Amino acid sequence: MKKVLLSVAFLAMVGLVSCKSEAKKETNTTEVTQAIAATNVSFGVRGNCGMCKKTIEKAANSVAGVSKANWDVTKKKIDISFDASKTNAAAVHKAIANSGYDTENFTGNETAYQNLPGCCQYDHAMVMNQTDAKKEDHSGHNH
Ligand SMILES: [Cu+2]
Repeated sequence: MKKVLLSVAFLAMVGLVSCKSEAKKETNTTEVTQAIAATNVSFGVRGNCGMCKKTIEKAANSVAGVSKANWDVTKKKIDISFDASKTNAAAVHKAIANSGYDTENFTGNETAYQNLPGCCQYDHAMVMNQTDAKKEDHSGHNH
């Protein structure tokens, strides 16, 4: 009787272990697939406020293949993720420029710019790709 119980327990354990390792394999495969599919790019985009953020991100997300867009109001920079088999960074630059905003590579559409709310009509001389100006980090240089 004891032997039977032991072997049942053993079988149950083997079952659990194999289920676990299979589940783990599946998770790993998914992660790898996502890493290959998504291309991450960051570039400078001029803008002033939260309303600009909405317009810029909406423009970026309107490009088919873009899965993520996050514009940083302090850094004047956007982080995008997209499927490289469907689109490219230049297409996102253009979509943002068409909505009236300057990117590193394209000047914002002037008509769209004029139609932006007054508070969003950013300075065309604004520095893009700023590092966090509020943070006083002197670790990268000596003084
Ligand atoms: Cu704005």
